[in-house]
Amino acid sequence: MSYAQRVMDRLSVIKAGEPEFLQAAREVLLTIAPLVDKDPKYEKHGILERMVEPDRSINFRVTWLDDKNQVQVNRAWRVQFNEALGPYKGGMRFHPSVNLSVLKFLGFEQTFKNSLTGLAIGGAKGGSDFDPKGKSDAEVMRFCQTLMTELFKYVGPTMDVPAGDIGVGGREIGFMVGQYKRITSLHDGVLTGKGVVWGGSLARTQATGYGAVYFAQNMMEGVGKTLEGKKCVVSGSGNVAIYAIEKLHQIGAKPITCSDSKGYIYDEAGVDVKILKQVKEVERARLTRYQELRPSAKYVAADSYPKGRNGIWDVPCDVAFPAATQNELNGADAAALLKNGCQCVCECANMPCDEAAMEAFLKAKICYSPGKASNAGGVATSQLEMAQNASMVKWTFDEVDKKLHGIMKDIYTAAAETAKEFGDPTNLVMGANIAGFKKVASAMIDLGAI
Ligand code: NDP
Ligand code: 2IT
Repeated sequence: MSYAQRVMDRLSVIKAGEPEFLQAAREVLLTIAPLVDKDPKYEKHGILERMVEPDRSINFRVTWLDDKNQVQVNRAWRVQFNEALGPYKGGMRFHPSVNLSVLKFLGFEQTFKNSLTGLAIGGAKGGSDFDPKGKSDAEVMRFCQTLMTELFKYVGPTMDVPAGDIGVGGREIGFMVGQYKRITSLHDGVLTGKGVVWGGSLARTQATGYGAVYFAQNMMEGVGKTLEGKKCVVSGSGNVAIYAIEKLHQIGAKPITCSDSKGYIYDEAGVDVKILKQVKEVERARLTRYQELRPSAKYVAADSYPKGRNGIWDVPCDVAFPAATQNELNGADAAALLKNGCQCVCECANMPCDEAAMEAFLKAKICYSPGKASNAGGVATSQLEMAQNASMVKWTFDEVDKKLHGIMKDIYTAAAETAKEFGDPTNLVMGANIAGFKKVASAMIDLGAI
């Protein structure tokens, strides 16, 4: 039996209670088998056994007082997965669904994603089962301050550099950095995604969504097509979705949807980004509010979706951008997209397509990119923020955006060329996994048995 399969089989037994982590590990291990089974050095150095085990997972309690002075308790983690390429780097997620399995899948993915950026950053992820929805600013602040009172022991600009993810945006980063400074008096830029007047990088807010669109442009050009004029279905309505929609408008494509966990908006004339920002960034409201402000748009509630389906994927489109969360697009959703003639699926979220959906897209040989390649623009720009902080300089929006363009092109080229080298040119999942893995593995071999 192949080395990758043996490691995977053992992992499935010992981590049976971690379904999201097993899903992410299976995707990587089984697609890199053609490389690791050919060269005995990987098994000799125990690379796979080491790669599937985080360097450490820190788990702590966050006790905070709500506005009624009631004691509230949440669980929080930082999973430091792999530091072979550089300091741990990856976001913090605040969502009730957060648990160790989810953060391990994200930290594992992050390790290969960060490698693909070509920058010297290792992989990590953290977060809490805290739900910022419906909490006052003061409650969110108290929660973030208490979380950082524990987390500050484990982070640092050359050690571990957290950032945002689901439920963690500029407001939460501000409160966490504020508490970090209060405790340490250090102004070392320890988190990324900071406000632009206190150490943040221009274009970081836009970077994940913009970067994903740049990646999709590269994929389409690779098959002699363009995104211009294409009908695009985007899911989610958070940081990534908003800026993917904004960039799609700028390049002449037509984004016609957005969604949250309660339903989706179908806006035939094209999603109005100004209204979407007002609803989500300013009012922190639900998408029913978008429909109120834009009566020509249609709102479809999630409880009317067919059983076992995510209704947004029934909207006919040329290109799909899943930008909400893991496993939001399943095999039946993929079949609906393909039936309606979808030519390209660009993953913006982390692992938004489940295994059946991924297989369907690969089999149909449409343009399909794994999130670790197409959503890497966010973390890459975080590293650009680290570079600016370390050298005490500030780059213009255009300078950062230009670098982001180059990084996304390089990731596409690395994935596409590797896919070709391993005999399956349209399989960017395999191409990205092998290209990302190779660098981490080679660093681990150089650094010795640790
Ligand atoms: P936000 O919190 O800004 O937005 C998340 C969006 O996804 C919201 O519309 C939310 O709807 C929806 N969503 C979240 N959880 C669920 C769920 N269980 N079911 C249905 N919808 C859900 O997060 P981001 O935009 O930052 O992140 C979106 C995705 O992109 C995530 O997978 C994240 O890991 C990934 N990503 C983010 C990066 C970044 O820089 N921010 C970088 C790379 C990847 P609702 O409000 O109803 O919960
Ligand atoms: O999934 C991701 O890449 C992120 N949430 C961004 C991580 C970062 O460090 O900017």
